[in-house]
Amino acid sequence: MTIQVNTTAPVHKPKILVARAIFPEALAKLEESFEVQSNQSDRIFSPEELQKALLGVEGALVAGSERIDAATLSGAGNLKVVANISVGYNNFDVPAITAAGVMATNTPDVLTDTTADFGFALLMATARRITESEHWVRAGKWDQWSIVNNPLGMDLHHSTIGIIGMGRIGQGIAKRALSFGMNVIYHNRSRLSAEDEKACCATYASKEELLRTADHVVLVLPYTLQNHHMIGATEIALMKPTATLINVARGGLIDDAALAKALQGGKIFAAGLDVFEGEPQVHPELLKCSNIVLAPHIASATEKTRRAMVDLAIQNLRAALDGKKPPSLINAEVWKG
Ligand code: 8YV
Repeated sequence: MTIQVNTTAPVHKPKILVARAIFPEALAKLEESFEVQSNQSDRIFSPEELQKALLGVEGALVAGSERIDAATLSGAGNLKVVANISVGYNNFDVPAITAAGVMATNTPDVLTDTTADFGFALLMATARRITESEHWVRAGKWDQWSIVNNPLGMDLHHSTIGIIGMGRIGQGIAKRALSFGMNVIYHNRSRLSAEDEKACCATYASKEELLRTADHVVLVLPYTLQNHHMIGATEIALMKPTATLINVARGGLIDDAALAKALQGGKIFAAGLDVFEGEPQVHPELLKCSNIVLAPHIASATEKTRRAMVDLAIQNLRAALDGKKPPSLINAEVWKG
């Protein structure tokens, strides 16, 4: 008589949290290796809900909408990694995450070109008043066409672009600007190497000089408490009345109330914003402005790039839970490999 012995011991599947909806195939793949608690309904957790959801999990995939700090981490004793589906990580209190011995990761590189494309698209739409023109057509105003009565814009070609924040995405925007014959100036915490400046044909300027001379000012820098409202009424007053201001970085860099006032008072020509203070809320005074292009934080939003961001975040999470160093570890001091 042959006795069938089931030699397959129950496999331990680490518990993970997927805090926002992700692509179904990616979720299915995760479910093969992990006990997944997912939030495919995509309702953003309150801080208290997030804190509860983190109890007992070993890894968490989160996005910019999830603030990870000492309070949300309290009780999350099993947590080894928080993997952000985002390159910016101002939603992370990194010292608190590090103090908890948790690895923090983000998704650099995979979104650089897509975000730079969008930064340029937003700049073009703003300078050439594309959304305003569309409203003009939809409102049946085309019969008012005249040489002087169209929505008249500002040129990009052969103008000066001032990029504040000259990391990977800023340099990507600079390279795009070169093909428009634009003069590129930039401001950054630290100057680029001579080689990188040459590759972008970019000239370093102080923030004040950049604001005074640029025809188009583009913000592409990370948000920190130190640069909160780095563009307010005083800085806008330095800008040319014909200038545009573009933000594809983070809400909070611009004082939105001051910007609305400046746009309404014609202090600058126009603004293009992909990010807002307190988003998804938009300052009501900004909504009243016609000389603004508004987008709902979509700079990285192409199918290919969002998939690549999710894949990289999963790669980071898997590596951490397999005892390997995640490819984009933010707080290297936690790594004990
Ligand atoms: C994300 C972003 O869409 O990567 C970033 O820093 O701002 C965007 O690509 C957003 O943060 C969602 O997590």
